[in-house]
Amino acid sequence: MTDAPYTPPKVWTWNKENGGRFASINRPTAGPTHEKALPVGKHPLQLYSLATPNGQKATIMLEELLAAGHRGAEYDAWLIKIGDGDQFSSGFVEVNPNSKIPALMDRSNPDKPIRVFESGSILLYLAEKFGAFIPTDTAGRAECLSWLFWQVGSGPYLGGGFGHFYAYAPTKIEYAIDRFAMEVKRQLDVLDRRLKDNDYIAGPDYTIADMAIWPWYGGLMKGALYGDSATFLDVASYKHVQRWAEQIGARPAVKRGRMVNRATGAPEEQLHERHDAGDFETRTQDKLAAAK
Ligand SMILES: N[C@@H](CCC(=O)N[C@@H](CS)C(=O)NCC(=O)O)C(=O)O
Repeated sequence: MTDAPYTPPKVWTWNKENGGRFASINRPTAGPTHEKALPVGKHPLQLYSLATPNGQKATIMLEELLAAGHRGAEYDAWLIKIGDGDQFSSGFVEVNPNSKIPALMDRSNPDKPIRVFESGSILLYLAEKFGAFIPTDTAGRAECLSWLFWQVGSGPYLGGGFGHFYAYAPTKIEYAIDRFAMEVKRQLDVLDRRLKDNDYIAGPDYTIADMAIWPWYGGLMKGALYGDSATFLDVASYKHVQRWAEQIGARPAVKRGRMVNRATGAPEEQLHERHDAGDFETRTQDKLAAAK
C-alpha cells in the first residue's frame, strides 16, 4: 500500500497485503475452506456464535426467553472463533452459507432440523416460535419489525463503515471517517428522538427491536466499541439513548447474554460455551482457571 492517490484498475484483483486488521479472514469467495462437522449438544436449540454485538442479539433473546419461563428455549451455545476461521468449516457453512456468526440450528424435530442465519432473522424466528417479545397487534408488530429491520440496515454503517475506518483501517482516511461519523450521529439522533417519548424502541414494551439495537448502539453508549469512539461521537449528548441503554443493560438476562460465547475481556465475564443455566456460576473462565 502507498500514500499515492488510488486509481482503480479496470478489473479488481485480490491483494492479500491490503486487508488491514481482518486480512487473515477476509477473502473474495464464499464456501467452506475445510471439512469439519459442528458439535451438537443435548438441547433442541444449538447456537454457533461469538459475543460480538451480532452474536449478543441471539444470546440475549435466549436468556430473556428462559427468564420469562419458556423452558423450550434451553440451548447449547458453541464458540466460533472467527479469527481462527471457524466460520469457514463445512459444518458451519451448512448452517450459514454466508459464514458469519450467529447461526442457529433448531433440532426440535431431529428428522428435519431447521437452520436460521442472520441475527435479525434469528430474533424473529425465536419471537414467533415462542410467541414472545413481539407485539401481537398489527400496528405494534409493524412498528417492532420496522425497527428490527432498521437495525439490520443501519448497523453496517456503524460497524463496517464508522468502526472499520475509525478503529481498524490501516490508514486514517478523513473522508471515510467523516462520512460514517456523520451517518452514525444521524442514527443516534433518530434513536434519541424515538426514545424521548417511548420507554422502548417499539413503544411501551421491551421487544426484539431493543435486543437488536442495544448490543450495537448501547455498546457505543457505554464506550464498549471502537476505542475512544464514545468521546469522538459525543454520545453523552444523546440523553434518551443513554437512559434506554442503561435500562436495558441492567436486565439480568442481558447481562447473562453478553457473557455467552465471550472470549475476550474480564475472565469472570467470559462463558466460552453455555450448555446449562448453572454454567454462569461454575464455568466462566475465572472459575475454570481456579479449578485447574
Ligand atoms: N448481517 C449479519 C452480520 C453477521 C456478522 O457480520 N458477523 C461477523 C461477526 S459480528 C462475522 O461472523 N464475521 C466473520 C467473517 O466475516 O468472516 C447478521 O446480522 O447476522
